[in-house]
Amino acid sequence: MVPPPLARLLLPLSLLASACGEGAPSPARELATGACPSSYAGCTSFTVASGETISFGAAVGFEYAPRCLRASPGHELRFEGDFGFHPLEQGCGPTAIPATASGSELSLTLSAPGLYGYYCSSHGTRSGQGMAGAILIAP
Ligand SMILES: [Cu+2]
Repeated sequence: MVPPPLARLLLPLSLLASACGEGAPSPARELATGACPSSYAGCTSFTVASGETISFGAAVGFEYAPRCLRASPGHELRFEGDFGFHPLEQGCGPTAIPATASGSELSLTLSAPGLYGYYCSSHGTRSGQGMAGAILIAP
């Protein structure tokens, strides 16, 4: 069988590429630097912070607890778990959560109101599937 001319294959591909718009960022890149979708990590309602500690791994399993946390601006929040096994990455929202891949404790203070999405890079995805969570900072 004779393969079709290369040009016949490339033409539809180039049409597809140009149909995506001029310089539109890939979805993953957009999410990493942009606002979180309102239901990131499946969060449509939020637990109001009482302790402000987000636990993960160990007894909690492959998830964050609470997964959907709401706190006031300026409150100190704490992640507690094995970052070596569950590396933390921010998925979306105002840049504030440092990538953490070692240790067992991370304290951070989120001052800017907004929705912050994060995930475990081993068991979750940047778009908020699997092991992921969200923090809503609101007065
Ligand atoms: Cu994990």
